[in-house]
Amino acid sequence: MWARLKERLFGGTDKEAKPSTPEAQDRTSADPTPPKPVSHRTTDTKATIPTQGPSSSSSASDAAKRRPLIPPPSSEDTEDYFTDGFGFRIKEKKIDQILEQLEIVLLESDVALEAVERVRRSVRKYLSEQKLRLGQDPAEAVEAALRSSVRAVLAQPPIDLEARIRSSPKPFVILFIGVNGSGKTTSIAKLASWLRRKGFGVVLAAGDTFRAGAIEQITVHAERLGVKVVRQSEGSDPAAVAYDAVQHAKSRGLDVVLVDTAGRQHTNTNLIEEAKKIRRVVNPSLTLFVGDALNGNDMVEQARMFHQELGFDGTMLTKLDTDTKGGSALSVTYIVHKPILFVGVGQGYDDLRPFDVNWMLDRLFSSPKGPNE
Ligand SMILES: Nc1nc2c(ncn2[C@@H]2O[C@H](COP(=O)(O)OP(=O)(O)OP(=O)(O)O)[C@@H](O)[C@H]2O)c(=O)[nH]1
Ligand SMILES: [Mg+2]
Repeated sequence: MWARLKERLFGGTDKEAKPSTPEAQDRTSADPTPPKPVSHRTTDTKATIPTQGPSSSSSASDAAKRRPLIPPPSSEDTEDYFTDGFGFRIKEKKIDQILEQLEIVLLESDVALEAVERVRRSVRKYLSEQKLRLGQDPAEAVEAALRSSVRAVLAQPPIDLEARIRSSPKPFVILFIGVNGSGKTTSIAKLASWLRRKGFGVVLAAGDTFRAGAIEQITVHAERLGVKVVRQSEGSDPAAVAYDAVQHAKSRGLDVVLVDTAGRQHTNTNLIEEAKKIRRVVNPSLTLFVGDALNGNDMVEQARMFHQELGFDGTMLTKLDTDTKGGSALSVTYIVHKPILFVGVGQGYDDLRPFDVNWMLDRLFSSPKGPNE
């Protein structure tokens, strides 16, 4: 994300770096006209986001092609900066141009519109208050503004699961919800493995009694991990399965019950009612929404709907190993205002990371360009 924005604003370090749009190429000449605004009211961002334009004619020099949108401050007042004698501030018109480019990059990175607006507002505030020294690279200021804004969005009050379990009455019951294929069952297996490594006794509840093969799937995980799974036959009441698992945990003094559920859409009233019934019966200590980061904005919408219909305490994002854009983490946190507890980064039992804002920031800021960039 940052690599793309930096290239758009300041030109690449690469000799071949060129402004990416015909409009941007025009801006590298003497004409300081700002680019046409990009409509963000469309859902089809690709239709409005300028794509790589033709390279400019050989008449423009390489140096001119690489001229950044805003160069470092080099003299008193310029078209880019004004000074109060103690430092330089970027002029509003330039900030607008930076924000236009920022918006394009965020939308291309699958950041939902509301989160884009939030980041824009905070970057504008930061940049208009920020002073630069003579000759200072303005990219530093823009990166700092963006980092601080993204950090603020991601920094929901965290849930320290280990501490929460240790300080709660036994058993600690975690209910997993989400759409089909988002990674609930796999995440339960990964979390069981993580909890075992922390020394907790764990039991799984095979609460997906709906999908053929689901009980078998979680049973195979349980056997491999060496943990107990409480199960009934396909089609049985998942609330009863969850209840049995809690009773099992109580009788054996186990610490944690992980309750699997069938994948569902928020529009599937029967399955939503079923999830509500599980909640009434076992009163979970924590409900987690499992979202597939690869689904980008669709996942964010699903999270919003699940939050309206069922409510949850936090999220687990899966398939971050394949999500090259990473914007969905930012969006889902902003939209539901719930912390991400864990991220899935592969299909192995160890491919689970407790969420860390700095890790996510580094990912967003240093990730190599995605496949379509
Ligand atoms: N690459 C990758 N794949 C994952 C990750 N998490 C889950 N998967 C894969 O995603 C697929 C679906 O995972 P499941 O755990 O079965 O998903 P589910 O939400 O339980 O699906 P339903 O039971 O149908 O609702 C499987 O092939 C998993 O191996 C992850 O972090 N990275
Ligand atoms: Mg499942």
